[in-house]
Amino acid sequence: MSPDMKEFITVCPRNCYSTCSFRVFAGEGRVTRILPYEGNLATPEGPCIKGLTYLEREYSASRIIYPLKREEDGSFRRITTEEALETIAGKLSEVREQHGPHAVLFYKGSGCSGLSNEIATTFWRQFGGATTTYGNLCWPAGLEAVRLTLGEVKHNVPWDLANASLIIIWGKNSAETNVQEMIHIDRAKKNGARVVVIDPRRTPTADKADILLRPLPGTDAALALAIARVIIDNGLENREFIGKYVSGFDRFRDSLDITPGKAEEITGIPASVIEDIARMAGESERLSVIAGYGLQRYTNGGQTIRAILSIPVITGMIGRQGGGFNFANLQSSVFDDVKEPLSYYPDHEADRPFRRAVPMAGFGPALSALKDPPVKFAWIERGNPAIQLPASGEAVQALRSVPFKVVVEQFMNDTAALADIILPSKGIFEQSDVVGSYWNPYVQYKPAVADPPGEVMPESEIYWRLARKMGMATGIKCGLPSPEEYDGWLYERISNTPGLDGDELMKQPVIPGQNEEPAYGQLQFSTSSGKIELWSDDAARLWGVSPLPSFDPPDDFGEPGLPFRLMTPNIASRIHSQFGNLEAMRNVMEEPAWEISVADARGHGLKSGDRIRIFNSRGELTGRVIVTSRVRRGSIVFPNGIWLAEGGGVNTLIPPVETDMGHGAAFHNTRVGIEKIPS
Ligand SMILES: Nc1nc2c(c(=O)[nH]1)N[C@H]1C(S)=C(S)[C@@H](COP(=O)(O)OP(=O)(O)OC[C@H]3O[C@@H](n4cnc5c(=O)[nH]c(N)nc54)[C@H](O)[C@@H]3O)O[C@H]1N2
Ligand SMILES: Nc1nc2c(c(=O)[nH]1)N[C@H]1C(S)=C(S)[C@@H](COP(=O)(O)OP(=O)(O)OC[C@H]3O[C@@H](n4cnc5c(=O)[nH]c(N)nc54)[C@H](O)[C@@H]3O)O[C@H]1N2
Ligand SMILES: [Mo]
Repeated sequence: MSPDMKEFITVCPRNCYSTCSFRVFAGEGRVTRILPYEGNLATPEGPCIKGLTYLEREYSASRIIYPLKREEDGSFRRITTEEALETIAGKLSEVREQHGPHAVLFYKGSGCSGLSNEIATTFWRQFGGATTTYGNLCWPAGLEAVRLTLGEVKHNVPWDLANASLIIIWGKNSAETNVQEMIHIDRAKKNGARVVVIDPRRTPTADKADILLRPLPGTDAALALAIARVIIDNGLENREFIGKYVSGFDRFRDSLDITPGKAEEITGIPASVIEDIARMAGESERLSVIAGYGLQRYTNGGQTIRAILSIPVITGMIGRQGGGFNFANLQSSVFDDVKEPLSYYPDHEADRPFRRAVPMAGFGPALSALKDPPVKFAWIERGNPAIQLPASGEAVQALRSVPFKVVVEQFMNDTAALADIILPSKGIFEQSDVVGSYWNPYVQYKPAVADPPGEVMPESEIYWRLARKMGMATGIKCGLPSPEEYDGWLYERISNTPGLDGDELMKQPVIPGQNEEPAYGQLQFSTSSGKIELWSDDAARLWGVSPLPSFDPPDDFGEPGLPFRLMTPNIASRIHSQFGNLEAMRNVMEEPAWEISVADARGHGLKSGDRIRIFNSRGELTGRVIVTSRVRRGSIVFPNGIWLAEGGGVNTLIPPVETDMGHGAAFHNTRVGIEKIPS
């Protein structure tokens, strides 16, 4: 190592459970190496394959590093930063003057997490408000289900899984989407734990399981409620725990009308297997249930999570070492808005003067329908709505009809291509920030270790410069720090946060003082009743669902005739639409294709490599088929996040529909048909 090189501990800010710590070597403004950092007990083996490509991503020749302006013919031309910001500031003032601030759309995606993102919200508030989005594409049905039941959304530290005697991984593909979790699952297995995976697909996670159950998509609540019934019928519930801490148990027990036999009809899983799993769960000393996000992207997603959560509740596993319910752990999200999710609700009191909001799940149609004023200016950052939103075709159409669009992006993706002006976005090494996690307990500091290439500026600087041009007040006190003030702003925000020590945080990842381990260990629940709520009046009042967990068959949106359920999971080589454009990834990644079961392939006369047409009433796509025993009959699988030029666009087939609670997107309530394209 050259003497000018220094070593730093940093963190990956992608929207991913793991939020890995890693070490970088940097000097003279460049990062040269990435290595694991063992001090983070949740992610001791360092970043995944994507994290290891960060050097290419930072220095990629295809990275956008200068402002670009779209020409009449659709091509982009480099312009100066001054011209870009002058134009944008002029347009913003003009639109606000003529139509009011709500004629401006502020759309943010999940591309980069960190405290610095607060500055964006501050800017738009000070601008006078904006049209923005409510709901979230990712996980809100499950978040809301856990909140309604347990009061807060948290779980034990990931390494506590090693203490479990039974782990049920329910609709989560940790081996691809939370690679680091497998370290802890492997440890549990070495300690003698049994692992059950419940997923319609045979995933790489399922390969590690002792038992795999493959329910029909969207039917998990029936499975969970049948398991709960068998547990109770066999007297395996924890009466003492229920008596002290659970509200609504009797009514829950009396409502359980799904027998294992009936569950077999609904889910396709044999009744005897359901009984076995129920007994295993009921007899387990330390049961950890890990529920993923895939299975709550249905119109019954929230109720499904409530049903699954009833199992660790009635067996008394909440608040225990080696036990519990792992959906999300928000204990380190000390700054993020996910705890007080202003942005999730259309009408939050504190936000009313600030904004008008359109639903994330129904973004395209809602944006097109906006009047008084219609949107005249769109600002998009950290997101790729052109392909990640449901009904993405309508989203693109709606965005196209907005007269002026700014996209802050690193690469020329499908959303950037819609912009009138593209501002280059920062890379992960170029600005200091603080990052929480929704899985591990650490708050982490991300130091600035590399010089931004070209004329790249972090968003905080873009906003500060725009604010200056538009005569808005700036500075630390206004929450719009100049580049020189930024680190001071960050330090002040950290230091004013209870449970955090700024100096300590800059040295290594820290677990905030208020972290509770095991989660709910004090057996205090901030629900309306102060108990764990199997019966939830709030669920009924807020979302119009049954106050008890229930199985509601997933809706098919008028297309019950189409034979395939479309599943669009996440894959190891990407975070949604990111990373697939990098050379290193292309070398290891197979070209995306449509996976179907052996039985369905036979039925349609298809073999791997054949080309098919995939269609429903929303539109059609074409692509290559892969025949695999990993997919269940009746399902077709294509990853989300594939760019249009690579054969993506799967969200054009997906309806703009919300989940039953939390304003999530019910991506998986989609049916399609297929047809062989003659070669
Ligand atoms: N490598 C990688 N990691 C990621 C991401 C990524 O894109 N790539 N994205 C990150 C983000 S933002 C998220 S939200 C998480 C998501 O990560 P996960 O929580 O793992 O979610 P998904 O991949 O959407 O779905 C998980 C599994 O649910 C299954 N599933 C779908 N429908 C059903 C059902 O009805 N019942 C059951 N039992 N299972 C079902 C799918 O087959 C899939 O294997 O991953 C994060 N980590
Ligand atoms: N069909 C289907 N669609 C889905 C899903 C699914 O399961 N099925 N999953 C949904 C889920 S869970 C999620 S979370 C969403 C994710 O969808 P998005 O939130 O749109 O996330 P990404 O696709 O990761 O795109 C993030 C973009 O941010 C850019 N970026 C990265 N860092 C920065 C930065 O510092 N500043 C700026 N300005 N930009 C940056 C990246 O280059 C990338 O283009 O997709 C959803 N869409
Ligand atoms: Mo997500």
